[in-house]
Amino acid sequence: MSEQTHQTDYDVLVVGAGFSGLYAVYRFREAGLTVQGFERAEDVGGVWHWNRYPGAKCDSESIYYNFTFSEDIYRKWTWSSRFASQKEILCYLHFVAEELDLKKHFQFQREVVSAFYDDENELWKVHFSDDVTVTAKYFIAATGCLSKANVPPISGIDQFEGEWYHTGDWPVDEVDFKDQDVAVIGTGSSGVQAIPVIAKEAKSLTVFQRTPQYAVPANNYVYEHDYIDSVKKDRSSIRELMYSTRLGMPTDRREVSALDETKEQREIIYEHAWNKGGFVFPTAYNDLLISEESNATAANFIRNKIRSTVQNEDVAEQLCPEYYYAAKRPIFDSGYYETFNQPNVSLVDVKQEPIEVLTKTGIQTTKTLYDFDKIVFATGYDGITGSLFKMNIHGRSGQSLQEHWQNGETVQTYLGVATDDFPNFFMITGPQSPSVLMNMPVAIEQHVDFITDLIMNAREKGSTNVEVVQAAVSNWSNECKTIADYTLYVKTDSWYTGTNIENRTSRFPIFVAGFPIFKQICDQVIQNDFEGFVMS
Ligand code: N01
Repeated sequence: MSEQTHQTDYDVLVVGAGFSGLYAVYRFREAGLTVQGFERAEDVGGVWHWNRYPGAKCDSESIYYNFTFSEDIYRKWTWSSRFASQKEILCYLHFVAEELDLKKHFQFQREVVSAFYDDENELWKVHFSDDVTVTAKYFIAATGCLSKANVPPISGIDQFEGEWYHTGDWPVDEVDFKDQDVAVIGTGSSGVQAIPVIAKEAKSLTVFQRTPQYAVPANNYVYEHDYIDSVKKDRSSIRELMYSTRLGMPTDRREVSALDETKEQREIIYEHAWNKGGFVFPTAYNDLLISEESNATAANFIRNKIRSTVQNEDVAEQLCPEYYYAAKRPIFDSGYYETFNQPNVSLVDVKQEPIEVLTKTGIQTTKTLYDFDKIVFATGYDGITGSLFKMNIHGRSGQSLQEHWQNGETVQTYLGVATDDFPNFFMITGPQSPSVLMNMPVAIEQHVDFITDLIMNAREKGSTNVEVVQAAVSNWSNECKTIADYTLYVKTDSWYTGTNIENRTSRFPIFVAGFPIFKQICDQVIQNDFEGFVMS
């Protein structure tokens, strides 16, 4: 038993039972710490537990969208197709939890309502919705970057007498759209995946679009047995490849500027990438997110594809986006634009015709009252900081994280792992790490390994408190901003910048220089005896 349990209930308290919570609990347990996980849902899965909406799939390739730390686990699991469905990924996470015997370390249906750092006793007091308080030395947010669903503040939601759902908070029981008049609000990754599937079933589907989106085919296919067998035998090279590529998975990124090739050459490249599907398209050239001119070549190509796919010219024009391609999260579809050729599908542009209110029977815009049986909010998340703020975490000075970061407008961390004034509080894939710009399981493994090493290093030195120094936080934050300012990300409204949330000023709390550089920096920090951290 740990020497610290006389002071606290546990050494480590982990919130979340998705990819990051599972791996964190595993690593802390293996390191000999007492660890307890808490999860709001009734079982493991994290976002893959909640995102059960029709058509939900991953768009990282399956053989890379998994843990690679264990040869045994990598070999035992068999993916069915290039892009796995939500159901399959959830099964995978249950499989991992059972293989590693992790479920016994979690308490489910336990939601954190607040957490306070007790400076005098140097411990965290974490309060749950059932009025129970748990103490721990280290408090770990494994809460994911996209866990706080954003239901826009449209008045009248309570009046609506039909049923409404959010894609990120989908019920466990199947939702039946057969013979129903359905609305989908929102056309991000979730909406674009759900719309073609719902359209097949519903009597009518009306899509409420605020910003048209660039969607590139996913091109999913079933894996062949021989391929999967060879991949399983090669776990260590797959892992090496994932750890050495910018996105944490190979994408065939071409190290060529779009402007260094002729229009004809670009057409061939884009057509090839379009047919290959997935992340091959946004990585077709290396400057699509830096040069406005290069970006326009990709954007034009996709707009032409939309125009040649959607039969009604007015609808096609309404579906054509104008923002910088891939500066919002790239979207991969399976028949999204084709769906608008179906007679039961219509499009409402909410910039032309804003939604005013939900009524008893449906949606009232400035022009029309539309009646619906079911409304699907595919309106995304309060990303990156939402799930952290929701826990109402208070640091040494008593200030909440939300106040500390001015409601998310001045997010400041060191390596996305920690922030000043919050000792022994660590975030997995937190703000200002590469997180959402890469393949998450790789980012998670690296971040959890880093945090485990940090804690164990401190304990070896006899220190129980690990805190990041303010200078390290401000230097890292400045560095992240300087790099991001070179890109088109900061010139585009998105959930990356937080501007999808009403009244939030733009920020960009992500490290954009890619995973290998980030890992190299973290490794250097470790080599330099965890410089930037104070162990007391
Ligand atoms: O959310 P989003 P998402 N009235 O924020 C619109 C991951 N993910 O759940 O663009 C009307 O992208 C909003 O409009 P606008 C992935 O990282 C992965 O789809 O803000 N519309 C937008 O169209 C992804 O990026 C996978 O103008 C409103 C939509 O709702 C992230 O999750 C699958 C509105 C929200 O799009 C989030 O995707 C699914 C309002 N008041 C998700 N408010 C895969 O792996 C918002 N919108 C494939």
